[in-house]
Amino acid sequence: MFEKILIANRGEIALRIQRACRELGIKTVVVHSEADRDAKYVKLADESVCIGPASSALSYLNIPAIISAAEVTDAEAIHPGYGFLSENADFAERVETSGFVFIGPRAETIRLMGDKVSAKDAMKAAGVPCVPGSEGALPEDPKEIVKIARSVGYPVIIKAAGGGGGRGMRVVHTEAALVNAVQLTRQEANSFFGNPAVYMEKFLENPRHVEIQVLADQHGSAIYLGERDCSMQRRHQKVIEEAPAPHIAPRLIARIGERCAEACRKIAYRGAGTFEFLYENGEFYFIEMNTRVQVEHPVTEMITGVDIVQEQIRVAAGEKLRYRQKELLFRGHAIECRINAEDPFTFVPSPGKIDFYHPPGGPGIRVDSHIYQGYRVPSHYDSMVAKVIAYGDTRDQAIRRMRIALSEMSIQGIKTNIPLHQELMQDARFIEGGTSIHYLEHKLADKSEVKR
Ligand code: MV4
Repeated sequence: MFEKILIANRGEIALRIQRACRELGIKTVVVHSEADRDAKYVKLADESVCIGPASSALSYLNIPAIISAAEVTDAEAIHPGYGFLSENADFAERVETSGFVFIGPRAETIRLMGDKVSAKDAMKAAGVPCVPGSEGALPEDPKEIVKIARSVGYPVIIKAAGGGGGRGMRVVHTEAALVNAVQLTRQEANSFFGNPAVYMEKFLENPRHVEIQVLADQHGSAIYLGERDCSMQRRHQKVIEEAPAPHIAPRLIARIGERCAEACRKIAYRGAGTFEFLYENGEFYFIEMNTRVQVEHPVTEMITGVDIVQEQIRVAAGEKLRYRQKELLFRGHAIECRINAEDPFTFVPSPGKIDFYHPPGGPGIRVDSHIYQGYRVPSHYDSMVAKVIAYGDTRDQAIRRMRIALSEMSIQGIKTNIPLHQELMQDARFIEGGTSIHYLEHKLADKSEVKR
């Protein structure tokens, strides 16, 4: 096992990784920007290195500074967390060529999945069901593009190969709009991602976002840890996640999960990963793979008892997976509310000093957060300040526990979206379960309609 790991991230996930290291008896080095100097997890780490000013580009994205910090502190491995450099193949490569272990998949795998066309090709070849669409990237010839769209059937969606997470997409409803839409998406793709390649899929009108968590070791074993439903989102930012996904047959999850695990074996995947699917009319359609630990990993930890971050570290160190698929039990239900420093109704960020903080607790409640009374939420980064996770034997119990937790939680001095979560925990459609990716946005639009 490693003796010392460098954590190349900030906020709650830096603390989460630090806790995993502590339990494994590993020393931690945390790198931080000038804006994060006073963070508690920085003081809690065995060592810390300031790697630059507040701006992410000059600190958390500063590859030479992070590698130097690993060199001077004699760390053996680097955990990238989520966001920042976590899915940057060049970073993973530089980490490994500098003699450190990257806690994540091989650079080659990150590159394969970063290109959404090659990711889909690889997954299709590995037996994972995908959204019907173009075979690979679209050709230049407008006549060919029209032909492909006719065979896929309208509406179609044009996506950038270099995109993902909702950037660089365009829905097309008619043949008249097609060629122009492809050209526009190509131009955007080229300027945003430096890659003009685009591809086409059948546009699914009202799907759910259901993802499968996997873990793979360097000895050819891979398992799936069930699914998460992340449909409750606004502008591609997830708001609530839960596991298992309501109203989906466990048999179907087992079938799709096994396909994902098998795909991991075929591509010699290493570490934790997430297969993102759209789920509509009882069918799963693969869209993208994430090669990092995700914000919402705790709901999976709660229903499986597997510590995903510890497993990432263990398999990066060359250990074998400690679980066989047959031994895994999915038990109970977990819901996560992302608590953001923002206006609960306008969503305008609300950084600043936390004058008073009282976290919730009690049976089945987990809070993953780096904040404390007196902490100043910087304006330079993501507005997420805490994740409240409620576990129960049933979904109903998890919801009831979440309501209590949200009523106990108090964060003063900044605005938070706790009131939005309280409203959602009373929402009849949420309580029913199984809402689509459009539900929250429609609900919010209806509410502002009533106001006007
Ligand atoms: C789609 C889709 C409908 N049909 N693909 C948006 C984020 C990116 N990961 C893929 N996205 C979508 N791809 C087809 N063929 C609808 C979305 C989509 C979406 C997906 C997941 C979660 C939230 C979303 C919000 C809007 C659109």
